[in-house]
Amino acid sequence: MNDDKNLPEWVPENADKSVFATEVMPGIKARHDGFEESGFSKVVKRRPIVKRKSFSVAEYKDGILSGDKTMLSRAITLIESNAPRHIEKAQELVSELLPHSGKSFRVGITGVPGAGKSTFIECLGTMLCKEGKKVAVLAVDPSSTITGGSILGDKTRMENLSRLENAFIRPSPSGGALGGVARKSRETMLLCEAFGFDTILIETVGVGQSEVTVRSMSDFFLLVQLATQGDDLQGIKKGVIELADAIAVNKCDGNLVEKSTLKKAELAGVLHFLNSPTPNWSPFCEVCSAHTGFNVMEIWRRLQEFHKKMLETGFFEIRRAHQKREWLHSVLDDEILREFYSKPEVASILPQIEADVEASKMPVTAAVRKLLSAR
Ligand SMILES: Nc1nc2c(ncn2[C@@H]2O[C@H](COP(=O)(O)OP(=O)(O)OP(=O)(O)O)[C@@H](O)[C@H]2O)c(=O)[nH]1
Ligand SMILES: [Mg+2]
Repeated sequence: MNDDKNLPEWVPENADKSVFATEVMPGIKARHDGFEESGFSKVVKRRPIVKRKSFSVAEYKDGILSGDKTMLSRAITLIESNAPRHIEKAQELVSELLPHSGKSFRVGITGVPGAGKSTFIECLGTMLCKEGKKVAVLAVDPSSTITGGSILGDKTRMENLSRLENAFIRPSPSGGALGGVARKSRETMLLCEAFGFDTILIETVGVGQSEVTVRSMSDFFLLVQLATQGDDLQGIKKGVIELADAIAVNKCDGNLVEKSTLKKAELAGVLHFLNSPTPNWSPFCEVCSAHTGFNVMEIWRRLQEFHKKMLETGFFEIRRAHQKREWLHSVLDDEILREFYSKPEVASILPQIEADVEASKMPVTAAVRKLLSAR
């Protein structure tokens, strides 16, 4: 019997104990509420896993069409899932609800972080709900997987708006690449329309291509600007201004009133020289304060004017049709790529072909031909 407490019992008494690298330390006795001293350092009490009831496509559809918000949330979760069996079910649901969708006014809202987009949406959304409108707020944030969701994240939960019966707020899905987020947001938008929301406000942060994506799913595109920063600092690319149907210079309150008014004049001048993204519409610039509500409703009236005019001229439907066609091509492109790269014939020869191209042993065109013929 080995009486050295730091060595296991199987170590012979006459062994050279200095050669043993491993010492067995006595366990730390920890005390946990409700548990006896166990000798183990931690006792984990697991909650029983409650399996959520899964609904049929018909149940989701009926729930959404009858105005059941919980069902809408559950259906959106289904759409956001990446599991193949969920994707299939979600597609079935989207097809079922497609004839009930499309009847809202979709407004995309972009601007640099901190411009006040969420505050503006909360202010406008609350005012619209008071007018009897039904408002859904969505977000498209390709960075949300990295940052944990900056838009509609912890910072701004739109608490006042979220409490209203006529409002529905859904943070950005975590889709990884923008393509995934865009698909999920588009389908979420269709579900919200089928539910009966007549106004969809889509917030996006002005990074990468996200504003182009949101422009391509909106009827009206609003850029929220600030008076306090120069255009270079704001990172507002000229391209984004060109996408906008209007600019709101926000935070026109306190000591920023004068600066905001100057900014408005400056931006109105810029808009004058740019092409409008919408025929028969001259983009405008206005000041507002999402904090005080100053001018927010006035800006909305102009959006309504736009909506009415576009319906009258027929451009509303033309743009929607064009957007759907664009959407088809973008999904098709993604799918073709995904399918191509997942082919075992391609995956097995790709590394060697890449190496050959890197080492200039094979020209790129020949490499591409070889890969395409391997399918
Ligand atoms: N003074 C003033 N502050 C405002 C106004 N609108 C927003 N803010 C403040 O500006 C900060 C940022 O507002 P958000 O609404 O979160 O800005 P955002 O553009 O949604 O920001 P991200 O979601 O991070 O891109 C918050 O502290 C708001 O309280 C305004 O009209 N006036
Ligand atoms: Mg925000």
